[in-house]
Amino acid sequence: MEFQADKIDSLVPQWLMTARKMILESFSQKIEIETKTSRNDLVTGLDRKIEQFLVRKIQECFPGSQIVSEETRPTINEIEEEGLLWIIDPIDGTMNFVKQKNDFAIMIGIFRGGKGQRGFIYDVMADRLYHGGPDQGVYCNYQKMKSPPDVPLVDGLLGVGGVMLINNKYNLQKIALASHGIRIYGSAGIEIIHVLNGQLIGYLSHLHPWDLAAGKILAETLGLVVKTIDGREVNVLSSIDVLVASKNAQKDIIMMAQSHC
Ligand code: 2AM
Ligand code: CA
Ligand code: CA
Ligand code: CA
Repeated sequence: MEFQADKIDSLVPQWLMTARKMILESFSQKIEIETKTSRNDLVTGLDRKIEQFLVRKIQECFPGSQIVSEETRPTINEIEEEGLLWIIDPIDGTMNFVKQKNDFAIMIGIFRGGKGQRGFIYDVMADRLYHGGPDQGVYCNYQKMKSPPDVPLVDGLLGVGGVMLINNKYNLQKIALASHGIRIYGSAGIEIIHVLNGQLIGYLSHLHPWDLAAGKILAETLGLVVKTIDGREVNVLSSIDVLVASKNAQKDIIMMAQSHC
């Protein structure tokens, strides 16, 4: 199936607006909450409802698409590179959604022939949609974004996964101290938005395909680096430690992480 840019650019934002309404309505209702792998790993009825809604829309409007999504279609071993692939995170930052009703995102990454074509990260509570791809650049609520300045580690704030920092993986505590400061927002999508707009110089965390798909497309389109901690390319269908960063910050972080080995 072809990548139908105009159809995608017109339909997906409408779906995201509908999903936002579902979320706002849910705040006055009782939400079903379950744990998955641990007490810190939650899924709610809304994660499932939004995922089902998006999957149904994709199947109706783009029949023949392959879909990977966190809650009901996480299997990646049958994905073929040809054709259109949609990778969905219905609520990224479920813990924030439950505890804070803020700082969570809906994310969709669209690939064709293994190449990222469109990323959508929707900061639901701020009502800010970040979308774009290599053919058109990146937009925040339809305003074209510039690439963020190429700031080194010492001059910027670094976003990190909390568990990785606690475990001091890759010498992360030293890297954090070398930066101007660290931030932990609890949503990969929100962290990557901050890297896109230059509020963070980088974000380092263990990510699954649905945590990274949309952000990788947007970050690479803006000239940011999306690599493993030892500088290798990232396969978006793997679950892996990923650094999204300015070129200068990435160089600094890689050097400090390697000096630890
Ligand atoms: P999620 O809310 O969609 O699960 C939190 O630090 C960030 O890591 C969120 O983007 C969260 O996405 C993601 N994450 C991935 N795996 C997780 C897990 N097992 N437990 C908690 N957060 C996880
Ligand atoms: Ca989850
Ligand atoms: Ca996620
Ligand atoms: Ca999720």
